[in-house]
Amino acid sequence: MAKYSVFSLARNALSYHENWQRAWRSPAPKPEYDILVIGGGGHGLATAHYLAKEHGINNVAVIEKGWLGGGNTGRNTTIVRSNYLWDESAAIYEHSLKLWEGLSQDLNFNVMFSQRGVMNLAHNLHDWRELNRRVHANRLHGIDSEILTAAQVKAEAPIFNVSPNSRYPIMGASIQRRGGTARHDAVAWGYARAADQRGVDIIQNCEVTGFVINNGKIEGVETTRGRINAKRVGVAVAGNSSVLADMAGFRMPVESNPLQALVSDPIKPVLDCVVMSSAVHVYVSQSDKGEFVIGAGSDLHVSYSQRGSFDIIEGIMGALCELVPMVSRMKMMRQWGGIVDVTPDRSPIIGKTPVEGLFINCGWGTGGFKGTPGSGHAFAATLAAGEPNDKAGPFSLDRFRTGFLIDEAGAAAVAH
Ligand code: FAD
Ligand code: PYC
Repeated sequence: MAKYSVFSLARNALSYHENWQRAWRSPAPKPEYDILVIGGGGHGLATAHYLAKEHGINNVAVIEKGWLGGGNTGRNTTIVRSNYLWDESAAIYEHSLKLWEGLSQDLNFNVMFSQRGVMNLAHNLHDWRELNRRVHANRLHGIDSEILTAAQVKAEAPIFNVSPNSRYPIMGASIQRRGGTARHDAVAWGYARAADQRGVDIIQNCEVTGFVINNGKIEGVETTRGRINAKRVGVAVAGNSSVLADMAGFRMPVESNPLQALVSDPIKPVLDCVVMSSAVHVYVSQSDKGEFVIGAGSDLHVSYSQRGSFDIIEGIMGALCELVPMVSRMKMMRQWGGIVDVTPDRSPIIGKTPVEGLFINCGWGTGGFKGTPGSGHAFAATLAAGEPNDKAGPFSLDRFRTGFLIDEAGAAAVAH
């Protein structure tokens, strides 16, 4: 059997993979669907999967202007955790984490979810109090969360310099051991394949260029491949949310900023958990290949260019060399950026828009990879019922009018 696999792999390689089975179809768009989902990132694809699986609605298309996962889904640093402060956030992020825990089985696709633990460092009294408060809040919600002393940080992550004489002394940390990382592309591909198998049409290289709205109600979308009708449309386009909202004639309280990341040359395993420092603006994990996956806060200018400025990388590396001195001898291999959709309270927006039948899911900013399953699950329920479900309800667009904000700036962990 193994021999046959090696042979067939070689044969496929030489025949330019012509015998490989497609993971999903590539259909032409139909003139009309029950529900259209705009955006073939993790959130849009997860929405389509749960619409078909949980609600039996499979006359659905996902419309993607580029390729699946080509947005932030394929550009993020894959940190998954649920240690947010407020009840509403705990509900949706913990729901998401529970879905992560069964996701490979649900999709029959290995998303390489690795619960290696996520640590947040405290460098000063403010950090320490914020982390302690959040750990207590998490535990009240039944979410695993612990406090570590500096000595325990050293035991968990020996490459970190915990000397009180270092430039950024480490007072201690919080850790969520059920947190970790996953393979980002696999998440997009797994959801796409599962949705496709249930009849969802996944349409790539098809850009939505306008909305067809009559008497305040959605009737369909204009795309680069023609008009497609639907009485219900869900928008999940992350950094492009304001652009789509503008096409539909309303404004979003969202800023689009570049967020960068970089990876090092691969080295032997030296770090088996994720470590983040929001005060010093750096975080790091080690991939299964051995690369350090590194990032920090967002660039502060508004942009759609999927690139960032060099001063951010300089700051990231300066901080990391102080915290992990061995990094000064490593080489960085590549760097990239994604456009994150940041709301004033650093919480997502899931629900209705001023246009009847048009729904939006955005504002996940620097932290929506972890939310992918929970977001898709809640958005699917919202689209199916035409009303936000209990998880989505508190995250309405309307909260910026009523003032019921859900301030998660502390838990966002990445400065922006
Ligand atoms: P996307 O994956 O961006 O998908 C949106 C899709 O919409 C895109 O594919 C785009 O092409 C498409 N689209 C846009 N306009 C149109 C149009 N007009 N017509 C059709 N399609 C359109 N989150 C975490 O939880 N943990 C992390 O460690 C983490 N690290 C990050 C690091 C970086 C560098 C970045 C950039 C982000 C990070 N995030 C992280 C945030 C996370 O990546 C995002 O919140 C999440 O991936 C958003 O997923 P999405 O499906 O909503 O968006
Ligand atoms: O939300 O945990 C997070 C995160 C880490 C890096 C970027 N976002």
